[in-house]
Amino acid sequence: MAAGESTIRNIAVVGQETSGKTTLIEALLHHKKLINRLGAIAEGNTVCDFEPEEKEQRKSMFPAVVNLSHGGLDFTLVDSPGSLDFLGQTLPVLRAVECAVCCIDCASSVKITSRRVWKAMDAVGLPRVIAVTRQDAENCDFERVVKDIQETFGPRALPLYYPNGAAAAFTKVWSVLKPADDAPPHVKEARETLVEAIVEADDAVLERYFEDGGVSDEDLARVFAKAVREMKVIPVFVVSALAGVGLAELLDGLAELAPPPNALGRTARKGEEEIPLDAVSGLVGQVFKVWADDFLGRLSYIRIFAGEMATNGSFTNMRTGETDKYGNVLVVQGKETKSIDRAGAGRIIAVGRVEDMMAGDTVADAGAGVVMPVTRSPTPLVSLAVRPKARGDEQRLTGGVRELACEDPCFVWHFEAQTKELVISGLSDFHINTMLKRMKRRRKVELETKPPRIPYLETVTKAVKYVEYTHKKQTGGAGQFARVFIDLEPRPRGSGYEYLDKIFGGVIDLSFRPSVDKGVRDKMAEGVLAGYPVVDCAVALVDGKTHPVDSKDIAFQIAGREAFKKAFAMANPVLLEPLVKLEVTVPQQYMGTIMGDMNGRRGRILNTGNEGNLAVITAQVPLAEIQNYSADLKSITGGEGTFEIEHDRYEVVPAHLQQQIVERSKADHKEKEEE
Ligand SMILES: Nc1nc2c(ncn2[C@@H]2O[C@H](COP(=O)(O)OP(=O)(O)OP(=O)(O)O)[C@@H](O)[C@H]2O)c(=O)[nH]1
Ligand SMILES: [Mg+2]
Repeated sequence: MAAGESTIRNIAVVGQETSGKTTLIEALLHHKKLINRLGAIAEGNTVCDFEPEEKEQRKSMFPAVVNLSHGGLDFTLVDSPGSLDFLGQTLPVLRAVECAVCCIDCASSVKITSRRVWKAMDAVGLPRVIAVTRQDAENCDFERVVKDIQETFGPRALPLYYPNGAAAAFTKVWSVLKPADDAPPHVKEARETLVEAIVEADDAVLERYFEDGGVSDEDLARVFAKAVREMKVIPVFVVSALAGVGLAELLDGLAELAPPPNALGRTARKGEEEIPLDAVSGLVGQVFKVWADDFLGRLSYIRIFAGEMATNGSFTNMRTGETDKYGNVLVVQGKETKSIDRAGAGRIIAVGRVEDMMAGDTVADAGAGVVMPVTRSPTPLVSLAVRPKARGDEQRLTGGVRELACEDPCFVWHFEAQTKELVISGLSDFHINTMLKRMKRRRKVELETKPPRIPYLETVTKAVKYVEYTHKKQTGGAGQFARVFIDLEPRPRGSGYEYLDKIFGGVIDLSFRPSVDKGVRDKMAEGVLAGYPVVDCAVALVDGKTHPVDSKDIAFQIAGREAFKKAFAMANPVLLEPLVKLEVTVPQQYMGTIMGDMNGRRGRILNTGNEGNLAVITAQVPLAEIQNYSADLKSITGGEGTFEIEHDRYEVVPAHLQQQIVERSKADHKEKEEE
């Protein structure tokens, strides 16, 4: 380590689900004697999986932070969920660290979830190493896993260690760089390939290597760290957390290879400018996790990039513009926290009780105006309409939903004006249900959920002319009178509504003509066919009649409404449905099944392609047909598929389906009225 260089090493532990990330961290803490007993996932007593939902499901759902010292360095390890359901939690972690250990368990080899997080690490340029885990388990085959890793991630992934055996016979690792005399031939042979890949990262050393056929240990160590930092080599370690094998070598390797906090040349944005972080004088930090702790209130986990944070300080959240005070600066160890006086650039800490923070937020000195880049979260794909079981719990529900949305960038909510429902969306049924369970536990609110109504729209397809409606009320009190004639015609998709006043002379008083427009707009918002908003049409007021005493604003509003309703029914009304662009990524063998399945969903295939040995299928599909797609894809591919959707356009619903939707809506309406 160069003099004056930071001793901090921030390292994320990432990779596919059940690859043993949480257990590996547990084993590392145990190896360093920071815990007396090795916690187990099955017993729900690990340092990192401490939330009740994590214990119940036996999987990580939120990032967790631990600190340990090794080789004179201060490691901060961040455990991350492997499941794609919680990808929104893992992505912000990748921006808080300088290195990742990507875990791939030797029994299942490379799964799609590891590929997904790998892509995300590529996008942020995060140096990484691979740990092949669970080498003590049955069915492990290190050579095959390395082959799969190289096929998927390229030949720069090279073993730095080999196991001495599989399953119960795995008792130690063979070093490739410093092979023991009794190391088997394949280990000794692997050295040359690895050394050549390393020295390629430095021209001068490479030249010397080919001239003299050698490289000094010092040069090799220095260039190795450079090669890892520049991602020219991705060393592969092999471990067993349960048997405690390979742990010391992994820690030593990370101490040598993980880049220090300022090594990645990160920049912040100030206005239009990109500025290097070391050119910033004050505080710049970025939130990567927000968590509502039962006792401590809300905790925000922050990576400090520049400047420092001290007890009872304040910062500005660049997203909201709010300046917030925080109390203690906390060092985190799993569920535990400890106050420290101050923390400087490079550290990962937490602060309590700061409202309205989300992962990705930049915090900085007031007026600094700098913003750190963020990774776009995956689009929430699965939605549910929720309401409280008990009347009067509405506020608790919205409060709870808001809290969850702060904790998870992929849990979003909105009030759907078209359908008048509180709709929450997440990455999968499992994701949404877990988050709702969390709310139920914390807020004690019982919920009812149902699939949200599809936000259909209504419109017309034919022009109708001179449609008349007369509103007349002469019983009791002041009378009401208004007669209107309107033309109604369709407009191009997406062009909205237009009102034209075509009255010549004074058959309708100038002051009442806007009333007709208002009546029409009100009816359009309510919908005519099935209760969905009407769009894309033009209404012209062409004729009418006024009564000298009984004509008034309200009368013309009613006449406008009713005339519109009548004209709408005559103008071949249709429902429009939202279509989405769906991109599905699956192993090649599922391509045919996915395409056949798309046809059954009224989908149109737009494109097919390959990404390594994965197939990528793009299709246009009605939203109504993919409401359960997350679960369906899981069952088609056994969890080996991912998909993304984005809204594409609205199109006319086929006539036979329109009939069903209209009838369903009438039934819903009746049910609501009876309640
Ligand atoms: N045999 C064996 N089993 C292990 C080892 N490490 C973890 N496991 C088991 O693998 C399962 C998953 O371990 P976790 O540590 O929860 O894996 P994870 O990668 O954190 O999983 P997610 O949090 O869901 O992404 C648990 O049942 C562990 O007991 C190991 O070294 N050997
Ligand atoms: Mg875990």
